[in-house]
Amino acid sequence: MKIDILTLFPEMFEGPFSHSILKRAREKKLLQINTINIRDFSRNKHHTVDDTPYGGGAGMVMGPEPLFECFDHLEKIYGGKPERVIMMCPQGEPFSQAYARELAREEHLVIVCGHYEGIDERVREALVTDEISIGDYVLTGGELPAMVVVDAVARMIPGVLGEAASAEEDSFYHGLLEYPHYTKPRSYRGYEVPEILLSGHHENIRKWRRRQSLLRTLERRPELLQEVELTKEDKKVLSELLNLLQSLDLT
Ligand code: 4GN
Repeated sequence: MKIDILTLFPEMFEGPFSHSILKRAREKKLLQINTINIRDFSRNKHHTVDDTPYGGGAGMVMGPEPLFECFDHLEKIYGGKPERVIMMCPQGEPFSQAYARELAREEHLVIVCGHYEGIDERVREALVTDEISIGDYVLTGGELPAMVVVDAVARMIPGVLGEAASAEEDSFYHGLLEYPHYTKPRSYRGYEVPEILLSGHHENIRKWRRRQSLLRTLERRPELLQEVELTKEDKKVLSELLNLLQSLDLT
């Protein structure tokens, strides 16, 4: 996958994509990340990219010209319009694991990172296909959200995670929260690893983990259970819990 990131601060991207799994993905050429400095496409004397808003008000707005010219440049390189152009903004579609999985199937993504009070609406109108928000809060720029999206998408690309660490075991992949993990030592400062994980009984371990996932989801994010496809076994776990609760005198 190739990702072009349009930003006023390309240096911000040097760190996060140069370590660990994303570093290896780039080395293996599974992921190619290219930053483009929007300022390089400003044609005015001082290379400015923003101006005061029409209609008045505080702050500055990123003008359309450098961004449209950036896209002319991309069109020339690729010999056509990019299929997927993402803009990071608080009013966008909420980002999710499902969204990341969908984007991971694309060959090419363009991500536009805004700054200041906003970007001229005509950029959105003419150039953007997907507006994405990583959560209900406002940041000073679209760079950090873009990094979040790139990371989540990259790890869904086949081959990026090692065979051992598969994305299919994650929280959210199957719509449930993750079960708890343990490693050595088996006893530490009085905290013990659950006995069942030491038993070597794979079927019991699988059942225990699934149960933990279900109970955690029920406790912390009950709304997720509405969306997930529950197995017969899951329903049994939950109905037994319900029976237990109903047998208690809760008045
Ligand atoms: C995205 C962008 C938050 C998000 C952003 C988000 C930059 N803040 N929740 N800030 O995904 C006005 C122009 C604010 C760019 C934008």
